[in-house]
Amino acid sequence: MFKKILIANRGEIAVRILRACRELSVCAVAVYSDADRASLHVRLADEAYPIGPSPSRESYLVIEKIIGAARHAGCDAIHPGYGFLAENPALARACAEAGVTFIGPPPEAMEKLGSKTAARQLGREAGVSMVSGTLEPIERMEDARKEALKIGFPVVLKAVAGGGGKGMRLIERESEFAGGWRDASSEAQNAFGDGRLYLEKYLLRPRHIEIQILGDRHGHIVHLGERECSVQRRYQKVIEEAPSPVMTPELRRAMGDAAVKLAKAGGYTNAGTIEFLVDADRRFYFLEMNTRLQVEHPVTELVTSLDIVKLQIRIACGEPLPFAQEDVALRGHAIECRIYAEDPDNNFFPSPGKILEWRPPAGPGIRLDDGVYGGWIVPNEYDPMLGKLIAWGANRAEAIARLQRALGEFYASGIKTNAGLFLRILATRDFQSADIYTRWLDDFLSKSRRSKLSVFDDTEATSSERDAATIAAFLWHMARSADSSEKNPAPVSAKSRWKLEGRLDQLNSEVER
Ligand code: MV4
Repeated sequence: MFKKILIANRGEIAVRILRACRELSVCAVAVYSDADRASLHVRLADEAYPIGPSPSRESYLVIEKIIGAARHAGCDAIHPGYGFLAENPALARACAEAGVTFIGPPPEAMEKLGSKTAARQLGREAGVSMVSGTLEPIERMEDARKEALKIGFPVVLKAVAGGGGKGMRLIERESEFAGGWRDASSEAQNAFGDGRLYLEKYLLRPRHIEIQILGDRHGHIVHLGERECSVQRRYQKVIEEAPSPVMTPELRRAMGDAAVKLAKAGGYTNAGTIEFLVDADRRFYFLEMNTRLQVEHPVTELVTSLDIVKLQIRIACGEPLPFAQEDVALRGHAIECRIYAEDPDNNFFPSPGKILEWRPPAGPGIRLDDGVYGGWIVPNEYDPMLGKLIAWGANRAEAIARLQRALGEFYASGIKTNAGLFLRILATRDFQSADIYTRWLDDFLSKSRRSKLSVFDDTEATSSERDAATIAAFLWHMARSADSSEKNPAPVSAKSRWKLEGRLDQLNSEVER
């Protein structure tokens, strides 16, 4: 086993990896930018090294600094987490040169799958079903237009270097083609330094289902079932669950086989995810492969009882997978909410600042993977995800009920969070009956914006409306409990007490400021 692992990341995922290191008795080394000096991953690490200024371009994204810190600390491996350098083959190559093990796939596999058209060619070779479209980048707009007429509208233009919806344009009719081509190409150029595009038939209302795979360095690849990530906002996942409510054992076997074939064709090892779109007739289409540990890996961990991060480390160390495909059994249901510091009153704009109080939920079936603490200042330089709240239940209904219960216990003050949004989503009939698709949340949010909700709704009222309502409720409660003529004063729930106290603390501190 490794002696020392450098974690080239921050936030909740750095803490998650650190926990795996501890359980394996491996020394965990953190790196941190100026903005992260007091961050949780630094406090929990066995050693921590500064890597420069707050902007990630000058710290977490600088390969030489990461390798330099690993050398200085005497690390024998680097775990990249997700984001930052996780899918950059140059880090994997630099690790090899420095004699440090990269905990991830070989750089050649990352390169092959980083280009979306190369990944589609691999999909073709592996015999995996894909939406119709081009397998090569398209050089000239005229060729693309001809191809679109052949396939039939609607079509979607996507960036060859893309992912995450950047450089992607839906084209519903021929007249939109030139404008869409220009927009997609310049967006791709700006985001990736590569403006090349390819074309696909556009599927209406698909579900987004992905397969987790693990491959060791002895030629064994297994899949760990699927996650469904159809609740997204502007291509950002918001809720993920496992298993998918529309999955059948036959479909799981077919999608799992396709994912394993694709990973084998790509010479893949370590943890990876193959994304598919699934249509209303349960036909599935390979979309792209993510060559990293994903944010939503915990839902798979909870339904498989496996520790994916520890397995990643063992695989990188050269150990064979300790189980075969037949041994992978799914049990129960898990749902994850991504908790962000963002302002639901202001179009979910990031809401960095000092966390005055952080009261995490706990109890049966609840897991919280977070990277924060009360008194810590959420920096504005990075993605404002604070952590993930994950519930496990014997079935989907129990997982939903536990998540609702935990969200009710959860309380944070000082910053705004999107926690109220999850209570609204989980309460919908669509979510409860799993009648969702990739654009469901965008549709839901534009519907609820049109029908303005009551002052007392957590997310739709403005903060001054909420303050007024809170003060009124508190005064009413004080007056009522002081009234000795009332024999049985109504109890106030723990949840509203948290909220009242927290809100008053926050008002006090605002007044002090
Ligand atoms: C699609 C699609 C429909 N048809 N491709 C969006 C992000 C990028 N990774 C791929 N995306 C999509 N590609 C075809 N041919 C619909 C989407 C899509 C989507 C995919 C996954 C999750 C959420 C989404 C939201 C809107 C559109």
